[in-house]
Amino acid sequence: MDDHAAPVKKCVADTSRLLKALRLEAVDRTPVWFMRQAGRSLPEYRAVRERYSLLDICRRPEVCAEVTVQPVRRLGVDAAILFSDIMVPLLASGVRLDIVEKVGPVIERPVRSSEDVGVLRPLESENVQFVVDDIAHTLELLNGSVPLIGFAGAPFTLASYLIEGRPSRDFLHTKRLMYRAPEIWHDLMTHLARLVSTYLVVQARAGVHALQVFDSWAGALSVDDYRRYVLPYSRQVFDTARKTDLPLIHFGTGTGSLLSHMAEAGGSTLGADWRIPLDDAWRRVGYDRGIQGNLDPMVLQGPWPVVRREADAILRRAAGRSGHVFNLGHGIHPETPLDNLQRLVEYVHQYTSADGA
Ligand code: 1CP
Repeated sequence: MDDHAAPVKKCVADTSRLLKALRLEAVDRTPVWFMRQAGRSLPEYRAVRERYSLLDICRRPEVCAEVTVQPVRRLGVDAAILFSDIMVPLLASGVRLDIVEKVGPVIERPVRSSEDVGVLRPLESENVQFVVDDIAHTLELLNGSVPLIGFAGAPFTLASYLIEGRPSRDFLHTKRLMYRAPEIWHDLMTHLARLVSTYLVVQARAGVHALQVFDSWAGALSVDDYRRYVLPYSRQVFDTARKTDLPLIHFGTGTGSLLSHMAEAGGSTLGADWRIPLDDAWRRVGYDRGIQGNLDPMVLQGPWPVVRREADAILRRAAGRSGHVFNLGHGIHPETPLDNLQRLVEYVHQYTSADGA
């Protein structure tokens, strides 16, 4: 046993830009990372995917660690996010599903009735031992260079996949169940809140440095529906996750009007997408929280001067306040020019450095 390894790693990460910003401490430069930074925009990722499926990668710690670290090497970002998917803990709890190329998660038997909810099983930590191994390998490969972010889907976003059975635009079946059968909805969301909480704690114990909860599709809800049907369950997740003492990022898209309510559910930093100006978003969540975001990923399709102009606007709105983590408003599109990503990381660092270096 190497008794010295753990505290040393923790010490390096503790002084990192990302963790300082997530604790609302002053930083030498604004930290940058990108949602979906490990993925199809990187040729080295595409090479790995020719040999392994997404779920194969998750079950092979060496491969998972390699793919997780690729964007850190290539782009110079200030954080790694564990390569995984929000469906992984569902799969590990026995839900039969596949992640289909160019579609996304597809559930074999969508959850629509109380019987369907009744057969869902809790997540046992031993069934996500491979995630613990993924984290251990990744921490070793990162060797203290940048912190590692673990993540989970929020109960609502997971429920939407389970109920719809596949990606959806209108959430017809999800909202139908929510309105027509509130008791089944409650049972499903209670189950998912426990599953997500367990999964986050497993990742925290395995050594990740921060946790992000993706409520990617919460923006499909009105404020009243969010508060009634979602907030109590997300709050349960954050109440449990807070006990890990790790910084907690709470993210969604299209959530301008929901941000203060998401902040009430939990999260020490709130993610904002590009539809709301960053300063407006920060005002809504309160300056006692951090803010992460919020460049439109599609801006990266433009020429560099346009990317720079939009990055400038965000940095001006952040106004040098402690607690900003630069990110996109949602995941990187697979066809994003790498050059723009690399220049953007450099630019944010340069723009925000005290000495302009
Ligand atoms: O192999 C591939 O390239 C398939 C595409 C892909 C990838 C790279 C999927 C299918 N998942 C992933 C990995 C993944 N998923 C990561 C990797 C780490 C990183 O960010 O670098 C993360 C964080 C996720 C999380 C995830 N999966 C979310 C939340 C984030 C978000 O984008 O809002 C969601 C909603 C999913 C579901 C999912 N998995 C895959 C796809 C294409 C989708 C979205 C489907 C939809 O539009 O509903």
